[in-house]
Amino acid sequence: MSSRRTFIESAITVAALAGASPLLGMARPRVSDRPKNLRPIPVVTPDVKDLPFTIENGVKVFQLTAEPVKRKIAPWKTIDCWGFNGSCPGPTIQVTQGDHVRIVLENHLPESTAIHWHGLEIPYAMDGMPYLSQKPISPGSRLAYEFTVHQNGTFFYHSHSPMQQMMGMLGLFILHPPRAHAPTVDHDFGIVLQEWAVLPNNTVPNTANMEWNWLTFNGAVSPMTTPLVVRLGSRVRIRFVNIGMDHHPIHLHGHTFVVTGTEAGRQPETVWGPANTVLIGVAQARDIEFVANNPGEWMLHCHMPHHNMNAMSDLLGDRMMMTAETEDKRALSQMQTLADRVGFEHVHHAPIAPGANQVPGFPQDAFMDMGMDEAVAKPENNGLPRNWSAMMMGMMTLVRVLPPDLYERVVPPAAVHSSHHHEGGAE
Ligand SMILES: [Cu+2]
Repeated sequence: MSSRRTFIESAITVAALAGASPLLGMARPRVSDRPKNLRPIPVVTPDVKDLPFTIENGVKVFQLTAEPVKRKIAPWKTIDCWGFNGSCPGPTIQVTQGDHVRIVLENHLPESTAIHWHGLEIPYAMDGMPYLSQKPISPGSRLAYEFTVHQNGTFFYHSHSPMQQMMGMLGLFILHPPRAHAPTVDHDFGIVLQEWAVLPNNTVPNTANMEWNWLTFNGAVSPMTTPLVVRLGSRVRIRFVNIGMDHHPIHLHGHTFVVTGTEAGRQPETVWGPANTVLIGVAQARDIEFVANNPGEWMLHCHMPHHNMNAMSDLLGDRMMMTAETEDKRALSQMQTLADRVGFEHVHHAPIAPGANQVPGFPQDAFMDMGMDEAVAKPENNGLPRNWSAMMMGMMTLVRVLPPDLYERVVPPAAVHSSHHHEGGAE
């Protein structure tokens, strides 16, 4: 009984937040109207584009350019990383099992490189190992990798140079099966996990460092990550890949999922045990699937506490904040001073107690809450409550489970249509 009440209350909350009738949130989950036995839908990688391709004599041809990239990972932080085609992580490559693929790698980096196709069972000459399977690709030159894919699942590509990896040289490589796995999914998302060590007032990651102060989903820290907006009652797949230095236990609120795939492809249904946290180890991929049957704005995040934080030192600049202010009014003005440095329209901090400074341990991070809703405004954030961004940090995003009418208000039908037919996706 209590779980049913909770369900209804959260339904009302979602509807109320978006200014709709509470009754709408109680609508019965709608079964997918997609016909069965379809080709897979393309994977959507929020905040990362797909790599387009051309067809030449039956070969899918991709142009991949390794190059320095400026990536805005937070409203107040842009880093100088390395990636591909202006993107870090690199653009998502999507092909179908059985495709013959040619990927022309052009090197615009100041040093040599090569690309490894992680987990792909392809000829040795295509393995991307400098001095072993190929000569390094020198700056200004190019090399075509060509192979037929006979696997399906969530794979990735990366430079095999460790420090180039930690500069960001990796991307998703989705191998779709010719026909969608059953049960078919209505939403399919990809998330790349990365760690960075960027000193205050610096823009270049320190690839030799062993401590990380920025942790990103698809090249952005929360609240700059773009929420995964899904329709109530739909079946959702989320694919995670990790090529960093830490393992990340990714936790989803409000739902129970099953792990349907690893970095080597689809797992048999017999091992789909229920879970709400999945550990994405280094060099691993995990696919999770669930029915989005619980309306709400659900957190999806790494559960390592330090991976749910953002570095504030760039906001502080030369004025280190050694002690927190001791009354609400002064604390708010302290936060405003920080926020003014980056032009936030408003700041927020949760109330503190009188004499807070007398309490050992004060301040912790609930003092540092800083709402920055305007700085990260985008359609996918429409309808979220004011200051929603205040506790969103690090490796974190939202899964917004919305009743159909609200879903269509946040994700206009045109956007849904194009996400199912965009050029780089599965055919
Ligand atoms: Cu983590």
